[in-house]
Amino acid sequence: MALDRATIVALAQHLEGAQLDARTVPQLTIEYPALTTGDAYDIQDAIRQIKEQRGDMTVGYKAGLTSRAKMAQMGVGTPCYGFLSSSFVVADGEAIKASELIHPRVEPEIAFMLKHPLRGPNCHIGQVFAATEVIVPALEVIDSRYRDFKFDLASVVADNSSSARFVLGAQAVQATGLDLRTLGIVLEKNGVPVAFGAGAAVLGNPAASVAMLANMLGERGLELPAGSLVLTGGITEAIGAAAGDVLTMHGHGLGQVSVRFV
Ligand code: OOG
Ligand code: MG
Repeated sequence: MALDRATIVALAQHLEGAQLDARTVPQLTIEYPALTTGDAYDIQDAIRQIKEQRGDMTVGYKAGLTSRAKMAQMGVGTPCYGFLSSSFVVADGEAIKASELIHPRVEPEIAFMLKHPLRGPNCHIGQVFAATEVIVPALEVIDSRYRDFKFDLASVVADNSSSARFVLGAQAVQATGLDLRTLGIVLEKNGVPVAFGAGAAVLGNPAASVAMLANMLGERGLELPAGSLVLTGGITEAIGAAAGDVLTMHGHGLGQVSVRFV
């Protein structure tokens, strides 16, 4: 459809406002049925620019819908990406106010910290390993701004792929010598194990998710700069959380990471 610039900026303000106020809005494709994923990434870019102008720095990117469990849960079979802002950072074990979010869900993820930039096209996992400083266990807290957490691909992309908060564990490990495919994880909710998986759930290898992300960004003339954080996508389905809940991910050889909701 190729929306004009004024509409892109207005829709970016509309969706970012819903995020900041923790309010639901109707799916964008109800009002704009012909919205393309290109339009949606234009809206997402505009949200990123609005936040950056406000001093909320972009610290990295997240890939989403990279596992079958996530695709099946959301009914969307195409991976997407979003940006990560400094205001989304929550320290390990710190509390998140449930009132600041709409209907948060928690995802166990493997995060990469890059020491060198990555730029597509043709980025492959060898380059990802060469550019990676460390790997860190992560919990992503997603919070769709759409009613009932229901969306299609274009709508979720425009909504920055439901990005809301993320937590990194205290232990960073070298990727060298680790088999990320067989790296097992357990997600606990209030001490009860609720979801299980291994790195291979994410596109066969979480490093492939970083390469895919660099290639998707490259199509839009963007890159993963040195120092970027990359969340590679939920290994399991996302687990709902409310005030009083504590979620902890344990990763084999990666230690653990927790978040509390109050
Ligand atoms: C979209 C974001 C998905 C992931 O890790 O798969 C995502 C959503 O499910 O709301 O962050
Ligand atoms: Mg995620």
